[in-house]
Amino acid sequence: MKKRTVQLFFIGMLSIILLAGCGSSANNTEAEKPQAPAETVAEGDVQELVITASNWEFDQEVYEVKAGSPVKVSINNAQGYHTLKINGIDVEVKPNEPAQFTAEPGEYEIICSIPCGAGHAEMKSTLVVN
Ligand SMILES: [Cu+2]
Repeated sequence: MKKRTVQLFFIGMLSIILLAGCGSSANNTEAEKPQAPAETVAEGDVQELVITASNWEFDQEVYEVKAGSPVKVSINNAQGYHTLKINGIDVEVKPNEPAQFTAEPGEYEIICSIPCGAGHAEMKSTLVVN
């Protein structure tokens, strides 16, 4: 009878430990849940940067994106054939071949990266990352 009491005691203690363990891990999971998706959304929030090119300019003198989160950049040729590079950022973009980058704050020069005619050298815009 006494042995059985001891057994029950241990089973009881074990249950408490296991339940406590499960309880705390469940609490941790719940505590993390509200934060995790928010962070994921913020980090996974890809910014779309669409640059339209023509002979011989990009559609904006200045483009702005946020630092620290990915930017998907694509080029759309309204006239002629142009590709682009962003000096200081290792990225080259061709029509139907968007590229993705994450940049530090700063100002970067956007240039046409393929000889496209008389005004090629004038195809310059600025990307502001802040
Ligand atoms: Cu060009």
